[in-house]
Amino acid sequence: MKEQNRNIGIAPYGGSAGGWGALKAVADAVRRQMALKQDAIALFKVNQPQGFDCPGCAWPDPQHTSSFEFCENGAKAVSWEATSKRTTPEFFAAHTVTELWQRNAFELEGEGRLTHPMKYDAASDTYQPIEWETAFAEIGARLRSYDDPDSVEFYTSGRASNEAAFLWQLFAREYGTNNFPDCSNMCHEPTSVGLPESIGVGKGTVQLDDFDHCDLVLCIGHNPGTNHPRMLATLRDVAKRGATIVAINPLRERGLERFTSPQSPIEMLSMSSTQLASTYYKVRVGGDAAMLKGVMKILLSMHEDAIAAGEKPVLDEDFIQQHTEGFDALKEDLDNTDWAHILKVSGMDKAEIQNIARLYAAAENTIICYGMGITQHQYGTQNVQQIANLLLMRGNIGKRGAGICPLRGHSNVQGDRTVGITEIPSKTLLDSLEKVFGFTPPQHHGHGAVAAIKAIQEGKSQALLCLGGNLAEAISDPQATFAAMRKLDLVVHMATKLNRSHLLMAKHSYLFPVLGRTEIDEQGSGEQSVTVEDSMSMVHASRGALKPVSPHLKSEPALVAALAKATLPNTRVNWDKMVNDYSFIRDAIEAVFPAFKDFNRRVMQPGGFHLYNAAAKREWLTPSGRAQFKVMEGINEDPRSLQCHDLVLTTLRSHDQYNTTLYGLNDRYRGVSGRRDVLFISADEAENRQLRVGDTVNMIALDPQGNRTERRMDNLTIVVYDMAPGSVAAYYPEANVMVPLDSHDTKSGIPAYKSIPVVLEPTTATQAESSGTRR
Ligand SMILES: Nc1nc2c(c(=O)[nH]1)N[C@H]1C(S)=C(S)[C@@H](COP(=O)(O)OP(=O)(O)OC[C@H]3O[C@@H](n4cnc5c(=O)[nH]c(N)nc54)[C@H](O)[C@@H]3O)O[C@H]1N2
Ligand SMILES: Nc1nc2c(c(=O)[nH]1)N[C@H]1C(S)=C(S)[C@@H](COP(=O)(O)OP(=O)(O)OC[C@H]3O[C@@H](n4cnc5c(=O)[nH]c(N)nc54)[C@H](O)[C@@H]3O)O[C@H]1N2
Ligand SMILES: [Mo]
Repeated sequence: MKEQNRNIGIAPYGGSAGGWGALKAVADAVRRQMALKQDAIALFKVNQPQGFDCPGCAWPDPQHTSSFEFCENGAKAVSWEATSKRTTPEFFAAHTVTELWQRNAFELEGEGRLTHPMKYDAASDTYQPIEWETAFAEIGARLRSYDDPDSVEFYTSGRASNEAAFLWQLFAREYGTNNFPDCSNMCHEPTSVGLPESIGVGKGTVQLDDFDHCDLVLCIGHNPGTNHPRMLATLRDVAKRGATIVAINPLRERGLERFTSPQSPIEMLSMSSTQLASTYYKVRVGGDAAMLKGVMKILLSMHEDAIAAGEKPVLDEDFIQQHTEGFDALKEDLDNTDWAHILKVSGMDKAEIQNIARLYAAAENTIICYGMGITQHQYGTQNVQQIANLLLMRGNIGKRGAGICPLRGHSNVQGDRTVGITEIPSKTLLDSLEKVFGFTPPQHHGHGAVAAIKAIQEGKSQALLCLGGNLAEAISDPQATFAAMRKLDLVVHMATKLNRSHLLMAKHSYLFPVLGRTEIDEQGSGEQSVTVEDSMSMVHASRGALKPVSPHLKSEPALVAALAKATLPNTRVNWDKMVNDYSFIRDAIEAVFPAFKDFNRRVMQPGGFHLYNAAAKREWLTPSGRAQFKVMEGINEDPRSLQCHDLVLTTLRSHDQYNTTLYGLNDRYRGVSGRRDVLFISADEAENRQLRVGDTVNMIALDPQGNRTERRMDNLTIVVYDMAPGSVAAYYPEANVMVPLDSHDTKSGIPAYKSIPVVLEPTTATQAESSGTRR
């Protein structure tokens, strides 16, 4: 760790998260992207009662925001959208698609906001401007020409507002399909699938003020300093109150350790910080189920000892008795799980696991937060359910200061699901749509993200319509996906900026520019607000403040409605009325989903309103009416195997990116600057392989049996990092080439982006020579 070499952009970072470094990064982002001083003022409207919702993440805002609530990465997200740079028709005329393909993600989006509707012209290999009405008529005719509505895929990325997403699912279902691949399929699908089985609701049960009453927060597999920076203020309050925070993560992440609040003049001026996690455990990549089972095993034995000694029981027996089912089966599974196996797979000491169990047993109220480190595995759903088991053992769901807290990704990914973006719709949803709108929606299930890509590969799907996002680059196995997408008949992208998915040309390809959240959305009845739902089920309004970057932009609801009208001549939906005034969209949402009762009134209250969460009230919407302890067979991807791979790769986000959007090439808190072609590895693992900081290696993916595959990344530069044994890490999306499409959770279908068995080998002399110029 002491080795460092600034010339190669690798040097350990000594500061806290936040602080002056964060303020400087905000200033840099604003300076690089925003020309007008006025635009920078937009930042001050982020997350204000009359302002727009920050597109950065889904962490909730304190109810009565007095000072402005923004963070470094929120500021980057806003300035990236409110940039003064433009990708105009002249730009497209000057660059062929083949030429643009050679550019990297940073360069593509770096050109700025899309300004005009475009259509691909194969003869000149360029995108050419097209009139909106012509484009709609062409697309409508094409969609009507297909025999099977299930050969069309309707993709949604999680920035879409409730209003846009509701119209999107309405269009697709009236057209005749439930094909809704969405970013959630790559993100929190294990939560959406696993938690309903466990507690009857596929969402988190905590609200922000539960953090004021908890004694313990376990942070498993998420990196708030980068991905949910406003959460650091909440964790700081928790720590200052004297409650305990424990982090469980293969990498030591600065954002979980120390935070200097830019909102605290004392911390800023004295250059001090607040310690967040008091205890940090480095679990092996993919070792969480083993760790969780270990903790539960110890709890059981502590409980038995306490009972034998006539002391206070460790488990909440009354709760288990009254509210749950399946405890005996869980106990049997834990009894049969062997310690040697647990320690090997988790990579932790027994003393560490014991300590987690003791802290948990001592805490009256516990919240468990988790992110992609838990979900993106072949057993992601079961990982989530083991977390629910642990909470249920001590009655930590449905009481103040306790509960489960999945950290959602995109700012409205949870809301999109709530308003009907799902390939597995319930009968209630379909019946309700039929009753309100008078058409019969398709009853059979549709495609999620992996199934959609497979259908495209197999030629079963011929059209892909994307409401935002960058599906081709976000999904596993880009090589195969790219080739498949080029065989499509029709693609339609609705986007703010150019990305690689837009350069995969189908026979007929359209690229449409949309309004972002920061912009004023003017419709017939005046300026419109949209609504979003955060990670804690708070629904609130968002209203843009800036002049749109071009007069040709359409809002997402208007665009979706126009496509629907052009496609469905006999539509039963009054699209014009809803687009003219979005409050009619909200009325329709309320008519379909009773939880949105009195939607238009309640959403205008400062801070919005909370959607009812049955599990948080100990009302269990499971078939038996009880919460379920769910048994996971084994503790790693192959339940029969006692083996685990020597080295497992996880893929993660740098501090300078938003998913496939790269703001820059730095990863400040992990000490990497100016490059992304790196591999993080622990000092021990490096030493075993005689590797030093700055050396280059090739990484080859293994199949589940441990055989080498064709998948590889060459010339990665070694970063020796404080992290778990048996684990390496590289950046997403570059590392997606290592993940086969078939490697996914069988229950939820989420790609196993965070558990890829690999081997390393030294780069050849020729490769090493060329590495100096590579990024
Ligand atoms: N600035 C910024 N904000 C974002 C995003 C962004 O890209 N940039 N993306 C948004 C989206 S869509 C999402 S889903 C969230 C993502 O937020 P996170 O869930 O924080 O995302 P990741 O960076 O993928 O990985 C999280 C952490 O998991 C750890 N990890 C990796 N493998 C394992 C494992 O096997 N076990 C455990 N316990 N931990 C593991 C990694 O070390 C890392 O610290 O953030 C959202 N917010
Ligand atoms: N290896 C690996 N792969 C992963 C992950 C991982 O951790 N590791 N994480 C997964 C996760 S959690 C997610 S959520 C997915 C992300 O998958 P996506 O949501 O599909 O990807 P993004 O990169 O967020 O999409 C970026 C694009 O969205 C468009 N955009 C931005 N704002 C707007 C807007 O307001 N409206 C519209 N219409 N378009 C807009 C821009 O054109 C931009 O280029 O990736 C997944 N892939
Ligand atoms: Mo996500």
